[in-house]
Amino acid sequence: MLPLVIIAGLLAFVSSKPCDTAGSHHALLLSLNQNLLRSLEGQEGLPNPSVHLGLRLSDYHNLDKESEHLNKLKNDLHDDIQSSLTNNQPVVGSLALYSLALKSSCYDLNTITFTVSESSKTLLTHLKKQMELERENIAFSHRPLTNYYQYSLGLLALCVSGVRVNIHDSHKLIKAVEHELFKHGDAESVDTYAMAGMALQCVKDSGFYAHNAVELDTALSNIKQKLLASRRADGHIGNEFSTGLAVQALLAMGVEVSGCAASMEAMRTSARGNIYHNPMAISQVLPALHKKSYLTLRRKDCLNEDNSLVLEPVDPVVVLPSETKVKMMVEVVMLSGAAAVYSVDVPKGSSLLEGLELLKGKNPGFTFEKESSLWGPYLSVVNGEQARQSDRRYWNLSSDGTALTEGIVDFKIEAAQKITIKNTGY
Ligand code: B12
Repeated sequence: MLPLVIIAGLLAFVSSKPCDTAGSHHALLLSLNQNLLRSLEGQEGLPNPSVHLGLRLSDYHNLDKESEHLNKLKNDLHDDIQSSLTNNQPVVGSLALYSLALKSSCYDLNTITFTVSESSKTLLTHLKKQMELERENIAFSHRPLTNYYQYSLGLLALCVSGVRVNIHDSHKLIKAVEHELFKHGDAESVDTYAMAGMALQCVKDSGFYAHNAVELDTALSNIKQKLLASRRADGHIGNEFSTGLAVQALLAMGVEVSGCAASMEAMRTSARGNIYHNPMAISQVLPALHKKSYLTLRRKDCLNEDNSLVLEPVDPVVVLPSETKVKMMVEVVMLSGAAAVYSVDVPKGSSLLEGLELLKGKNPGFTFEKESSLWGPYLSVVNGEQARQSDRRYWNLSSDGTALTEGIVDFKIEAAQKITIKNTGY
């Protein structure tokens, strides 16, 4: 009898863990989660609402640290958005991420207000107004004031907060899908298709576009096809950094977890290879690895949450600059087409930013400035020329002709190469 019980027990154990090495996945998720939590400690500048979302959509929590971060969002991010609103700057993406972050902590959004021209209105009222301004801009100039990624975020945030989404807002997004307007530089923006997919799926589930269900279904099925067609041989959808949002969108649109298995595995491989060291990247990947999407916020109740996530102290690692130097050539192509080429030897493994700083110190003809953003420092001015978002221009970065998939802090110079920094329109 006893051997039978043991065999039955073993069988039950094996069948509860089909080919899935659940243990190793758990350790990986925990370590990503800890890195995300740890990023709050050294955070310079504004608290990051996307990091809050990533933490709150996890299965593991450190409730004290999360509530401390929520307070920072309600003070510092709130003040920053208030000042953008006062200065009439388009702010739909930040407002949307702030709403989603509050929602992820089950905070009552109706208690949050902003005051513009002495009139105090709720966060969601301001978000609706920002969407209206974006929509007007699409009507006049055929593009949003910000971009379709932020427009989708705005729609998603209103929808998951239970606000009846304006059918014209949804219609503009549906048309943009139809006309394939989601671009990132020259390439298609998988991130934007994913965000639009989550927004439109929420609209569908809420019955906010019942008058033309066929049009909405067509857009959703086009988005699903775009995402599936962007799957690379290694499982990533688009690139390493768009895969998290793409998997979130596919899950939200009803694709089975098994249908996303290759992309999940690709993200785990990237995570093991330390590709996701930027907290912003972890914040978009972690929900997907937990098989969740931003849409799950609609039904989040914040009850009976785990509170087991702890941070073990880590010894500070001091990375000394490498003795080995590599040659970094930098070509700057201005708006006029005029090009200048510089060269500097940098310690192997330096960030592009460190390399540019060395070059600036050695070559007075080369200058640059950066701005902060949720992804880190963004290159905004080179040799005195600004590539302005208001003019739909940016400094495009490439290495030996291949566009970089990371910014100036995350990209490391490991071998001799030519970096091209080109004033580019979009
Ligand atoms: C729209 C967009 C752009 C637009 C931004 C302008 C605009 N108004 O539309 C343009 C086309 C200019 C752009 C440029 C670049 N982008 Co971009 N971008 C995005 C996208 C789709 C949405 C960003 C957004 O609006 N977020 C919402 C708002 C609320 O957050 P925010 O932080 O305030 O947004 C600002 C910053 O994100 C900044 N920004 C945009 N891209 C990047 C990239 C980096 C590295 C940094 C530091 C900042 C930054 O512009 C945003 C608007 O003001 C994201 C997708 C994503 N998953 O986040 C990719 C994304 C952030 N971009 C990316 C990259 C790689 C770039 C470039 C480095 C590409 C290149 N080879 O040149 C350049 C930046 C170069 C530089 N000068 O420093 C990667 C970053 C991955 C990483 N690990 O760092 C992402 C994740 C796309 C991807 N999956 O590859 N981008």
